[in-house]
This record gives sequence, C-alpha cells and structure tokens, in this order.
Amino acid sequence: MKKSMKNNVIIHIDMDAFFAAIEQRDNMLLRGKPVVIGADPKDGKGRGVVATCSYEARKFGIHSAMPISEAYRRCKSAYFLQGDMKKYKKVSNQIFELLYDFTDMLEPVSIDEAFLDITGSFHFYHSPFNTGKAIKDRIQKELNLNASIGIAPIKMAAKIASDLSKPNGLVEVKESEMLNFLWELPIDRLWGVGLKTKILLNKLAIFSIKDLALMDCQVLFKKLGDTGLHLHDLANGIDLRRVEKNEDIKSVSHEHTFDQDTNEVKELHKTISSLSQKVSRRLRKYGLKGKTIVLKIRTKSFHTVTRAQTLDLRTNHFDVIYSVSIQMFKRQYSLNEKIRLLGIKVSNLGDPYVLDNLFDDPQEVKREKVHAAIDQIKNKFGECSIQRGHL
Ligand code: TTP
Ligand code: MG
Repeated sequence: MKKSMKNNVIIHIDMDAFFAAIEQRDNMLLRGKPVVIGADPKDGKGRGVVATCSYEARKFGIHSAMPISEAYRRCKSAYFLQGDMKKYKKVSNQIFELLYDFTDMLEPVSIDEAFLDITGSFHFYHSPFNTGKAIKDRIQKELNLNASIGIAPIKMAAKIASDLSKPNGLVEVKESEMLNFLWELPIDRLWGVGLKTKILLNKLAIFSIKDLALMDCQVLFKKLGDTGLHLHDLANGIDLRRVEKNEDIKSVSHEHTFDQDTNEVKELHKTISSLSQKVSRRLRKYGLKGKTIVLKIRTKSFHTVTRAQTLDLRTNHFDVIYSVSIQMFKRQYSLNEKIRLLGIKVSNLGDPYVLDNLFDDPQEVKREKVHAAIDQIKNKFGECSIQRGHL
C-alpha cells in the first residue's frame, strides 16, 4: 500500500501574464490592450521571441516562445516592449517575501510561480480556501497584480487547479473531490505526458486521466516501463512529491529511461539532444545559467557513470549543453553495453534571473555563447575535438 498525502494542503500559485501585467500596472495606457513582451519586432523582421503577452494579446493567438515576427504579423497594433528583467525580478522578490509571511514551507518554481505547503498553517486563516484568498488579496492590494491559485492535497492537482483557474482564479480541490476532478481531464494534463506518451497512451485507448487510472498496471508497465507505473499513480491521485524548501535551486536536470535498453547511436544522440533542450528550456524559464554540465549514463546492468565538465562561462544555451554532453558521451561510451538511462544536469548556477537577457536575438546570443564554449573545449581537447552540427 502506497503512502498517501492525505490531509496535506498544497497551494500552487502562478502570476497571470507576469511581465505584461507589471507593464500594464505601471502604464495606464497599456491597460486592456494587447501587450507583447519580448524581442524588438523590427517591423516584422525581428528574429527574437515572445517572452509573454497580456491576455488581450492572447486573443490573437500570441503566446510565449512564439517568434516575435509571427506575433507582429498577428497583431501589428499590439504594444511591443523589450521588457525590464531587473524590475520583474524585484517584483518577484516582493511576491516571495509576501508569500513567506504565510509559510516558510515554500518551493519557488520560477520567477512567478511557487508551491506552498500550508498543512500546518492554514488554520490561521480558518481554512485552506481562506488562506488562498488572503494570499490573492494581499498580492492584489500591495502589488496591484493578479495571481491564480490552486489548492489540493497533492502538488500535481494544485498545479492543474491553478492552471485551469487562470486568469485571476482561486480553486480548491478537496481530498474527497480529487479523483472526480482529475478523472474528467484529458491525459495530457498529467505531469510527464508529452506528445509522444500521449500517442502511446491513445493507442491503448487511454484518452482521459480516468482511462489511465483504471488501466491494468501490468499492461502499462509492459508498454511504458516505470513511467507507466508512475503515471498510473498520478492518475489515481498519488503524488508523493513534497514541497521542497529550495530557496536556492542547485541544479536543473532531466533524465530519460528508454522503453527498451539500446545502443543505437542515432537514438542515443537524439535523446541527448532532447534532454539538452529540456534542460536549456528549464534553465531559461528560471532565468538561470550554469557552469557545470553533468552527463549520467546507466547501462543495462544498472552500472551508473557520471561525467562532468566545468566551463569558464555560465550558459543555458542548448547548443553548448548539447555539444559538451555529446563530447563527454563519445569519450565515455563505447557502445558495448546497451543503455537503460541517460541524464543531463547543469549545476554550479549563478544569480537567478537578472543576468540573462531573455529577449536578445537568440541566434546572436547562441552564436556568441557557442563560440565561447567551443573555444574552451578546443583549448582543452584540441582542434578536432568538436565540430558544428548536431548529429
Ligand atoms: P509563465 O507563468 O509561464 O507565463 P505568464 O505569467 O506570463 O502567463 P500565465 O498567466 O499563463 O502564467 O511565465 C512567467 C514569466 O516568465 C512570463 O511573464 C515571462 C517569462 N517567460 C519567458 O521569458 N519565456 C517563456 O518562454 C516563458 C514561458 C515565460
Ligand atoms: Mg505566470
């Protein structure tokens, strides 16, 4: 019998259209208008991306990470701003300071998002719902910004609840209602179900979280391995992840366990590429950069090796993480034994948020960083040690 998180009360909070909302707050002219924060659109020729946009701009289909040229095409009359990371970080600090008044059981997830475990503190406000309301009200009153809040016995359900309640929402999912709440939702709402897993599950006639919850565990294990069992737990409201007080995020990592152990070079390289992308994306979401890149290889026989390389410059760029990881992989692995798991971690992180300009032309930034890192690797391992191109 698995331990349950019964009687726990977790809040997930995420600010609405964070950067754009701050700009609308600080400039009356922007209120109620489509506002896009990101790279300069340069009359449609800009090459950067959208960081975020106001809900008014979302009506035009604009969203985070969209090329700025596309956003410009969709709504030329939108207000395009290049943003002010220092200001956003300052507001973020104010929000976290305010949240710490409610509990120190707080896990920051990104610049505008956190989990709070209020199990031991909600009674100060009589109920979990009133605690959520008090948090929202204080943020509104003191910072003039809207937050969306989800409350549930487990982290995953709290996050889904806050997402579904956006914008300016407050939703509580009680223990007794949790399965009904989860089971109505499509499968891709679950943490860890991306497009590939969704297709796999759909092939098993699993479309809703309920379908997955009621599926035979053995079939899931056969098709998806440990991931299948983990997803089955989540679908049944079992999520043992606790709120971790990680005021300082120490590292960002992703791992992939292969459905079947493999020594297929193409597949292994593809996996390193996709892990590098995920780590890079997450670092960027947190506004972090790291100096040390760690590659983890677990073989069929469960032998695990890790290799690390520390760069002179901190990075969060895909090309750098990928190049360094591939180099370590090639040096370390001889294809003799099949691989069960690959993981990539970036650690040795620097100041969050402020140092990275999220809005630069990503091509130029990438080029600059890639060159710096490539030079570094070449200095260390010789001229032929690294070549451009992924595979
Ligand atoms: P999010 O919380 O993902 O987005 P949001 O707050 O703008 O909108 P939502 O109401 O949907 O929560 O991210 C928080 C901030 O992080 C966002 O305002 C801008 C920044 N960000 C980027 O710079 N690039 C990105 O790709 C994403 C997703 C966010
Ligand atoms: Mg947000």
